[in-house]
Amino acid sequence: MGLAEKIKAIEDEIHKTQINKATEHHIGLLKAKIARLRREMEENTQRRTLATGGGSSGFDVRKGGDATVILIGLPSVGKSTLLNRLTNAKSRVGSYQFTTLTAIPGMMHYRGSRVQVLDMPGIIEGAAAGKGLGKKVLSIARTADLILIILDVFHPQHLDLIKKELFGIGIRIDSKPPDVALEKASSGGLSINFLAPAKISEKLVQEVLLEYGVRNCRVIIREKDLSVDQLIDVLSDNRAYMPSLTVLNKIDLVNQGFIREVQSTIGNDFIPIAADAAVNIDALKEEIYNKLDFIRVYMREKGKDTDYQEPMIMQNGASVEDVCNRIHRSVVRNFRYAQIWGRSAKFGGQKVGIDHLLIDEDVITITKKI
Ligand SMILES: Nc1nc2c(ncn2[C@@H]2O[C@H](COP(=O)(O)OP(=O)(O)OP(=O)(O)O)[C@@H](O)[C@H]2O)c(=O)[nH]1
Ligand SMILES: [Mg+2]
Repeated sequence: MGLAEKIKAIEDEIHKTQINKATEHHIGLLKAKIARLRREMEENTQRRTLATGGGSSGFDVRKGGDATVILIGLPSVGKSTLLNRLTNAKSRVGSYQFTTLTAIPGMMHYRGSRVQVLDMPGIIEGAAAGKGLGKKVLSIARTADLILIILDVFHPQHLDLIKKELFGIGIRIDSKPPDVALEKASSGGLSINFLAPAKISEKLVQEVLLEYGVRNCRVIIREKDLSVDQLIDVLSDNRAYMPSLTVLNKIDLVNQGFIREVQSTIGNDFIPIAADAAVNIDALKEEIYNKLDFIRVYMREKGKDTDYQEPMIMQNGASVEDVCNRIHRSVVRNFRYAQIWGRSAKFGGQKVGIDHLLIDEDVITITKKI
C-alpha cells in the first residue's frame, strides 16, 4: 500500500469512528499517524523534484521592503484590483477567473514604511492538497509577515474554505506556537510534565511522541488545554504562525444592512472596502500598518541633526542590535554604546547597551569603537 492509500485508509477509519471519551485516545493517535505519513510524502516529493532537477517548486519572488503582505482569496474577488490600489503596481484585472497566474509584487508606501504586497493567483478548494496553483500560492504565504484574506461581499462564507486551506498547508493564523518545550536526550526515556491542565492524557502524549520516533525526551507542557492537534503541530516543526486581516471587497454593490448581515454570519472582524472605487483604502492601509506592528527609529549621527525624513522601520520588540544589523553587519562588531532620546530612555541621551529594546519614535546615536 502506498503512502496516499495508507493516509486515505486512516482518514476513513477516523470518519467511521464516533468521537467520544472512549475513542478520543485512538483518534488522537490516528491523527498523529496521518501527520507523520503526510510529512513522509512531502519529503518524498521534495527528493523526487531534486533528483529530476525539477526546477523551483514555487514562484520566483524576491522579498523586499520592511515587511511582506500576501493577498489570498478565491478567483475574481478583486485581489489584483486591490494590489493596484495599495501600490504602484499594475497587475492585470479581468472579469473572468484565474486572470493572475503568478506572484505580482508591488510596494506600498505608508507612514514612512515600505511594505511589499504580493498579488497571487486565486486559490480553490483542495489548494493545500495540490489543486490548481494552490500549493505554490500557499507555500509563498508561509514566508509572508501578514496574510490578507480577500472575500467577495457575496461569498463571505469562503472565509472558512480559505482558513481550511491555510491550515492544511501548515499555516496557523492569528495564533502563537503552543507552549510546549521538548528537551531531547540520548537516553532516559520520556518524562512528561504538565504545568497546566490539558485536553490530552499523558499516555497519548507518550504514544504520539513514539509515533514521531521520539523515545528520549523531557516534555514540559505550559500550554493551557493542549490538544492532540497542537502537540502534532509542535512535533511537525514546519508550521508557520502568522497574523491575518480579513477584507470584504466590492461593498459598492450592497447597502449597509447587507454588510451588517455579513458581520453576523461570518463571526469574524473584517475591513469593508471597494477596491475598484477606492473606498476605505486608507483605513485598510492603516490596519495593515498597525497589524505589522512597526516602530519608527530615527538616526542621529554624532554631532549632526536627527534624520526625521527617513526613519528606520523595525518590528516591535527590536533592539539596538537589530538596528545595528540593519545598517551593516560590521556595526555590531564595532559597537561601543548607543544613546537614546525618546520613550525607551529614562532621560534624553541615555547611554544603553546592545540589548536595549526600542520604542516607536526613539532617536538613536550609535558610537563605535575607534
Ligand atoms: N463592483 C466591484 N467590482 C470589483 C471590485 N474590485 C474588483 N472588481 C471587479 O472584479 C473582477 C475581478 O477582479 P480582479 O482584481 O481581476 O480579481 P482577482 O481576485 O485578481 O482575480 P484572479 O486573478 O482571477 O484570482 C474585475 O471585473 C474587477 O473589475 C470592487 O470593489 N467592486
Ligand atoms: Mg488577479
